[in-house]
Amino acid sequence: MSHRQLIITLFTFLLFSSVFMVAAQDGDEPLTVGFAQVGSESAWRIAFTNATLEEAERRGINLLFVDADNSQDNQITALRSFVEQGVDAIILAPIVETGWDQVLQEVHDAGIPLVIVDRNVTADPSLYITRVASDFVHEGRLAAAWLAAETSGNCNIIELQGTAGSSAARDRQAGFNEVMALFPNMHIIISQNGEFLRDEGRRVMRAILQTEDMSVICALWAHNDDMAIGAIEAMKEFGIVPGRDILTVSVDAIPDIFGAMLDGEANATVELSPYMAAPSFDAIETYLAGSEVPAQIPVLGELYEPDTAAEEYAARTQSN
Ligand code: GYE
Repeated sequence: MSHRQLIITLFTFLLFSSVFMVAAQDGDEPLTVGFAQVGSESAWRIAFTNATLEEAERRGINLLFVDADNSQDNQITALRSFVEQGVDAIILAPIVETGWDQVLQEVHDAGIPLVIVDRNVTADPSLYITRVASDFVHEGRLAAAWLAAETSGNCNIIELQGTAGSSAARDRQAGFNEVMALFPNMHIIISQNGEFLRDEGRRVMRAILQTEDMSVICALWAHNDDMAIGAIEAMKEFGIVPGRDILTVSVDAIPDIFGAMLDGEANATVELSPYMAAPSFDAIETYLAGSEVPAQIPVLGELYEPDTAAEEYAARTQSN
């Protein structure tokens, strides 16, 4: 081999090996994903967080997790921190719908793909690649339809609302009211905010029980199970038998609501799956691979009653 051929061969080898190393590094580099979570306000939220951490670990994703302690300001700070760190993608579980336009524009301008998960935002949908969520309106409709069937359309209801300004509270209420309007003898006679919190559900229900005539109340409709559990505890303090004197219907399908069903103290729950991480990570990986991602990725749930509470409780306490 001539001196010239040797140099060309050596140069070609070095070129390909450097390209290969870059490719290998790109291929092996774990994704870094920032996740701005609402907080840990309910058992469902904690289950959702745990499932997301487990899914990230299973996939070898480097997840930068921020629990915003129910503060939008903390979530916005977290998003800006993720941008500064140059993460590969961001997942946002927005606490409320409004107030995101500026920071989502910053994320978009940084070229970082964003997934909205669970509750919705009013910001321009072009600022995020998809939203992974259940249908909150449908959950409200299911709850009202069950109650109408259970009471033959005759029921005075106490409603415990979720976080004001959240799409979950607004849409669950809208869905419930849409069905209730079909039944002239179904009325929500008291509606108060329990912030999706168990302690607030208990506190608000105690106050209602102290001032209102409960003999006319037929059911409690709570936007999540945690508030229903708190209200159930308050009912028992006042000698009311929850699940019998006052029926309960709520949303999330957390283990404790099935435990209450087994005690005869709760009657129905609509499931909200905590497993939203896999479709979120799939969407990010699909997008980064240069493929199309659907604008909405639905997560479905169904209504559960006491007849399946034993197996649901066992299944959900084992998996968490
Ligand atoms: O029902 C509740 C949590 O955003 C739909 O938030 C979610 C709700 C869920 O606090 O437990």
